[in-house]
Amino acid sequence: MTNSIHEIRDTDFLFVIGSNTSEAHPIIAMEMKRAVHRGATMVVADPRQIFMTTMAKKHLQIKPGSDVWLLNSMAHVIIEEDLVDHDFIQNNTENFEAVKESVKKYSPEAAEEFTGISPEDLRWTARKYATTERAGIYYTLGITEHSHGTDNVYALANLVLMTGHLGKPSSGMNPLRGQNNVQGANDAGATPIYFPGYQSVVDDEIRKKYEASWGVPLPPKPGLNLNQMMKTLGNEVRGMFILGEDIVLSEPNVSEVEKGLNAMDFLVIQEPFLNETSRFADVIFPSSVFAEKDGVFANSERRVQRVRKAIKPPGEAREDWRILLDLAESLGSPWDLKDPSEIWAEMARDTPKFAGISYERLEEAQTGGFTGIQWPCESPEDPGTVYLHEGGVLRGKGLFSPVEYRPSEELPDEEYTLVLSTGRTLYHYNAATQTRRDSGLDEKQSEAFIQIHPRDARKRKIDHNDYVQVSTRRGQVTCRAIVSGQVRRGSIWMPLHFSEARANLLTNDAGDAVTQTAEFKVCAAEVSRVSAPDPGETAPFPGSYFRSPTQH
Ligand SMILES: Nc1nc2c(c(=O)[nH]1)N[C@H]1C(S)=C(S)[C@@H](COP(=O)(O)OP(=O)(O)OC[C@H]3O[C@@H](n4cnc5c(=O)[nH]c(N)nc54)[C@H](O)[C@@H]3O)O[C@H]1N2
Ligand SMILES: Nc1nc2c(c(=O)[nH]1)N[C@H]1C(S)=C(S)[C@@H](COP(=O)(O)OP(=O)(O)OC[C@H]3O[C@@H](n4cnc5c(=O)[nH]c(N)nc54)[C@H](O)[C@@H]3O)O[C@H]1N2
Ligand SMILES: [Mo]
Repeated sequence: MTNSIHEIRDTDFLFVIGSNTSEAHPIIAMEMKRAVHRGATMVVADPRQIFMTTMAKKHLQIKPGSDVWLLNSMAHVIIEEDLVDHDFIQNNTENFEAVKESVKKYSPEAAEEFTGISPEDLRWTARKYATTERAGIYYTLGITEHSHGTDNVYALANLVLMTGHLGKPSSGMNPLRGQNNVQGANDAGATPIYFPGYQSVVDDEIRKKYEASWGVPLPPKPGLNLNQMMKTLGNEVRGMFILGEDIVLSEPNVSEVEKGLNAMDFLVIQEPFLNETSRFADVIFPSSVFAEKDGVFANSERRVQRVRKAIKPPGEAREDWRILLDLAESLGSPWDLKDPSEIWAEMARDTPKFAGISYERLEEAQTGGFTGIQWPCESPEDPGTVYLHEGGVLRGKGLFSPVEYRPSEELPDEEYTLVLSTGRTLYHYNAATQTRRDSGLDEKQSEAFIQIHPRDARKRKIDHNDYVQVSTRRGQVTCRAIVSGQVRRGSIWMPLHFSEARANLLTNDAGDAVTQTAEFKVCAAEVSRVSAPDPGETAPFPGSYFRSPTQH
């Protein structure tokens, strides 16, 4: 996030797009509710009715995959009506003319056919966003999990830059991060393109710095990203070490992933639980969960916070860092690190953005009135950064990037007439390795389901709670049908959490042109009513999960 969570309450216009905030980010949703109760205006752009749409002044019930049309058209209106911030554009940005030219054809009237949003609602939203001083954008996977996810993000950034909603409180461009400490994992360099602190692996100077610091030669090229790895499992990628991911639940077009796993030479898993992927593992290192270890987490607003060990890991389970240190030692590299504070100090030493953050400071320090320090924090005297780009865009000049609408990779046709979108619910967490072990949560939501519009259901003689088969070109699953006006006509929606009806047997593994993030939010599907399944068939772990013994 460019801005901070506590600033949301003082925002006057909130544009929430592709984020089921109350289910996926309840704390942030609480701040949004606070703002609305204070009198702020919220617009939610989402193909589904969700709790946030009940609080919104307007719900733009967008057709899945058409966000570039909506956002370019908002830019069109803002430019046409001269609501841009001329000074900000002049002083802080470059390439505005290219965007100005490219959005000319994206009129609200033309947008309606693609987005399903009326020109009046679109114009109203654009005007309100541009003319409200404290206006913030909040987005999540409805924006990014598309083959054109990067285009969506550029289109949003163009709106932020042309209205100058950057570098001040309660505004900005705010992607809400997903997993606990996924921000911290990225910060620490768990990506194929960056060393810690977003320092490029292809920059010779930076690479030399790390070669000297780590005492090993480093490859001058980026590594494979997740989607590339999944597509080369068993071929170029012959061995893998997975820490804390359940890929046979969470990766798209997962029957191909399973084939790849079966063809691999060696798989190691480091996990606090036996998850579905552990069925393919040659070795499992039992690790621990958050409450069983010391360390730091970084949250969505770049806040680094101390986490303290509350209980001991059970049995033979150990902290992740201890396992990794032992592994390094057995590979002939004894690292002289005694506890997590030394690990942090080593990382911060080479990382300007975190250089001022230490465990000692984290005991006391606060940024923005809350415990922990928000990076960038470059020296021990630096109080940290509540919002980014104050007094000038960090890059130097904010770069406008024109984008053109590209349809999703797989659209409905005569055989598969519906659009399938997938996501999460309040009660379960991603692969549900943890939440389905909890009886209270399981009681709240124990079964896989799809949401289908009443008219689409009626056409297929499907009643509420019937069992249905959902199929795509890649696979099929059986689950309950929830007949509900929450989804658009022509769209169905299902959660990814359930191992007995894995959404990812259905999803498309087409990746974003830049990041390769998979198109989890749009593929073509069909639904038909089936009789209640034989309990044997819905056993949680179908046979295909097992690695064939001959391949060991
Ligand atoms: N309870 C719970 N909380 C979680 C998680 C969990 O599993 N359970 N997971 C965490 C993780 S890892 C993440 S990344 C976040 C994700 O948080 P979110 O991104 O909020 O979660 P999603 O359910 O993927 O859905 C995003 C929203 O995008 C909408 N959407 C789908 N397609 C489109 C589209 O084409 N355009 C637009 N504008 N909207 C669209 C969906 O209808 C949905 O409401 O949640 C985190 N929080
Ligand atoms: N169809 C569809 N698929 C999706 C998505 C979608 O919207 N739709 N969303 C995608 C997104 S955004 C995400 S983030 C992924 C999530 O997918 P995954 O990362 O695969 O799922 P998680 O449940 O978050 O976590 C995986 C594992 O981490 C383990 N774990 C928990 N704590 C620790 C720890 O401290 N140490 C170690 N070593 N392990 C730990 C858990 O036991 C669990 O087995 O799913 C993606 N897949
Ligand atoms: Mo995520």
